[in-house]
Amino acid sequence: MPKFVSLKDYEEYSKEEMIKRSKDFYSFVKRRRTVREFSDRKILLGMIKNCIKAASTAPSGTNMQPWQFVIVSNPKIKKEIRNLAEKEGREFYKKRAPKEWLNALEPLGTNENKPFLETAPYLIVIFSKSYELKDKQKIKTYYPLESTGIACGILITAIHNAGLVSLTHTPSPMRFLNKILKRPANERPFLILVVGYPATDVKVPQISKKSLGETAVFI
Ligand code: IYR
Repeated sequence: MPKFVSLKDYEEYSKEEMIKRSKDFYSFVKRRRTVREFSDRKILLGMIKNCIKAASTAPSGTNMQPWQFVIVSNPKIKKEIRNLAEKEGREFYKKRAPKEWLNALEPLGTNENKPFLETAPYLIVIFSKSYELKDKQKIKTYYPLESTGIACGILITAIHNAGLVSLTHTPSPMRFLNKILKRPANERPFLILVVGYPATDVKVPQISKKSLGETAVFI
């Protein structure tokens, strides 16, 4: 039997306030930039925990919350991740990547070297589960990738809100992360989120976002 309670946390704002809030939020999120060079400055673990808690409020298929966050700060594990990601990276950039993909990456200036995987104080590795394992029973989850993607969007925004920067990193293939991080087979690596302070005088590519006219139609 489902149990329902009142939506007591909903707050209605005045029209003026709504307009201001929507504008302010846009100005705030548009300042977020992905960086690829990190400082090794320490950050408080409590701050990371708060961001993970924020991400964990994401909506998910049948509220199954099919994600697992693994927070890595151990230098030895970061080094292992870097070594294997760079190995995959060399394969990707030197052999596997089609010319078209390399051309699309060109403006971002990425390559197979991933020093940030060791420099940044935290790597948050996010796994997505297509099923839960409870007492060796498989319980199917719904829309695991979509749900995990939404949680990651909130995580990235929470990190930006805390005053830190992040980098979404997806070495391909990523299965090696299960072994290094000792995660079970029902967890599929989804993303590595590199988190920290930006390196001093970090440069970011001069790129822009599509306009509203390009991304949205109003009918
Ligand atoms: N995963 C590789 C290549 C790469 C792919 C995409 I899509 C990017 O937006 C950036 C990089 C790498 O991390 O280098």
